[in-house]
Amino acid sequence: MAADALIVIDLQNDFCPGGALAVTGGDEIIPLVNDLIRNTEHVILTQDWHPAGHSSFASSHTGRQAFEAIDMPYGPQTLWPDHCIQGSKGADFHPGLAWHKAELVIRKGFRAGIDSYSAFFENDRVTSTGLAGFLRERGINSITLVGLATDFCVAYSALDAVAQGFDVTVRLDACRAIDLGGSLDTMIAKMREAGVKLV
Ligand code: VGL
Ligand code: ZN
Repeated sequence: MAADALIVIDLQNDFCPGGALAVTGGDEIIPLVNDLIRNTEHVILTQDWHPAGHSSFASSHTGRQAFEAIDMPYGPQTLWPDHCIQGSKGADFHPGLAWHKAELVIRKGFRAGIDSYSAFFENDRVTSTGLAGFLRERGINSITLVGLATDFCVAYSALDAVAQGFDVTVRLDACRAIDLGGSLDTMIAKMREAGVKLV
């Protein structure tokens, strides 16, 4: 029997106002996300989960600033302020998020040398998080994505999900963007072109 799942991306303190990598209006989506959680049978969360000194942090690269891009062995990587450090308050889910119902929490970005925007594959685009296998084994063929940030973790997750054969909807009203150098428009166009339903 085909089933649907709601996947809530990175609704953590560090991505909300006051956090280390705050997304404008990040906390505004919480009431809507909570409604969607209440009205969806299967709920999965992702949690950005970096060790201290992670290679995606600008502070790990001498002379580099946050929001610059560098070349990593696996390709280009944007550098970020230190954020979502394993076990820190910033890595916790926002206290307003009704997360208790979640059946699975996918942690990502826990390998020191590689970042992971997508809930499905790390930024080398080949290291799997195991999420596609979990969904398939559970008979889930259709997913709705919400959370932070629209143009990074939500978009990368949506594009991978489509490539993995899932039916994918992004609820843009339940997402907020970082929008770095036009990244929101770029990623919206990519999602639309790939067949992600944007509503
Ligand atoms: C994210 C940048 C770095 C996200 C995570 O959740 O979109 N962005 N780590
Ligand atoms: Zn991160």
